[in-house]
Amino acid sequence: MRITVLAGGVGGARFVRGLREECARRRPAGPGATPAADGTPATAAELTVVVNTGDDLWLAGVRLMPDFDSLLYALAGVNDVERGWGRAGETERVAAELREWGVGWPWFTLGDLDLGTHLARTSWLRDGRTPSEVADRLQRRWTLGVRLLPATDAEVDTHVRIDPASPGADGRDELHFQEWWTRHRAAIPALGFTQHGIAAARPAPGVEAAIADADVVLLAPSNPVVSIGTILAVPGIREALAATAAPVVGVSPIIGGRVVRGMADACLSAIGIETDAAAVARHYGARRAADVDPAATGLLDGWLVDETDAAAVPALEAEGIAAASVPLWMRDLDTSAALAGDALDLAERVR
Ligand code: GDP
Ligand code: FO1
Ligand code: CA
Repeated sequence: MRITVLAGGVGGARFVRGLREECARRRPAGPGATPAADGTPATAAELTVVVNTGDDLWLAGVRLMPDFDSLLYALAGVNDVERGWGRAGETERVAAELREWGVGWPWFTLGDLDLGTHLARTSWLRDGRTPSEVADRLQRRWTLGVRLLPATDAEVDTHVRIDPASPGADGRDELHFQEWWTRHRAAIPALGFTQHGIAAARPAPGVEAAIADADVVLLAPSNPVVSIGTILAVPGIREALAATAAPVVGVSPIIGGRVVRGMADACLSAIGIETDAAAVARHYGARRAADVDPAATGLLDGWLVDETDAAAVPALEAEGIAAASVPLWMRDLDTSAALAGDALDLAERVR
């Protein structure tokens, strides 16, 4: 069974770890298969993750791919669980030196171990390798039991459009996503999100095939705007989702009208979407509507909402999105695995 997931960083990593665990329980690999680096038994399922690259940036001379690294570290079991990003047991000696030199952003910490990753990545990029070739080399260090594919090899970092008169804008009408998110905690009202040059971007090698050849496609409970939305903005990916024979099932990142972690509500309101599980489903749209209306560009066959949002299920079903209400909180590996199992079950129902 081939399962392809579209995902951002922290929400994506929690979900994919759960999926890998659930697949190991439902479809264990044969004897002799290598367990993942963190001890998770191997699965016979083929798991591929298409990773958001919009958060990527150049800083202090190195290339960062935060969502990719969040997935890489979490699946290898070397992530900082408390913070949600970076390495466990991290030190910050180099970051302190960079601050003294006035290099980089003083409010953005490059940990020592994490910098090792950025230096390796940048070195390979400077040797002429593509981001997806570099991603391949980075993930070969550990047995992940999952293949991570950057959505695109094009450098199309997300920028946030703002009013130059806003406090903190310093007269600028645009900030790199990381400055807006990390320095300003998404507090400067966003007017919209832009990836310069994305119209010319292509899906990275393997991405379209991973969607076309999948038995199931899942949208992780990731930020619908700057994680999933940016993946979908790469020309060709939305088309691949529309064309795949696999059921496409999404998991709501919104529970009871609230983002459970982070500031995704600031992203949703910027593009005029309510912070609400059903509103996000309608934003993605029903895929079956395309049978009736060829101009429909919806993506979803199925959508999982939390038990507290069960009232939204009948209306979504009536609009052509098979829906179910299940516990959506990913508190630990077991709850994440149960959620992934519910997504696979809904995919079976709509197949
Ligand atoms: P980021 O790239 O690190 O921001 O992470 P993602 O884009 O992958 O995911 C961020 C989203 O995950 C947030 O908008 C949260 O709403 C969502 N999220 C985080 N924890 C949970 C959880 O336990 N359950 C659900 N359903 N969503 C979650
Ligand atoms: N987030 C922070 O809030 N502060 C930081 O100093 C910070 C550093 C950092 C370094 C590498 C990396 O891969 C991620 C890092 N993040 C940091 C997280 C990141 O900025 C965002 O949370 C994500 O890009 C949003 O998904
Ligand atoms: Ca992200």
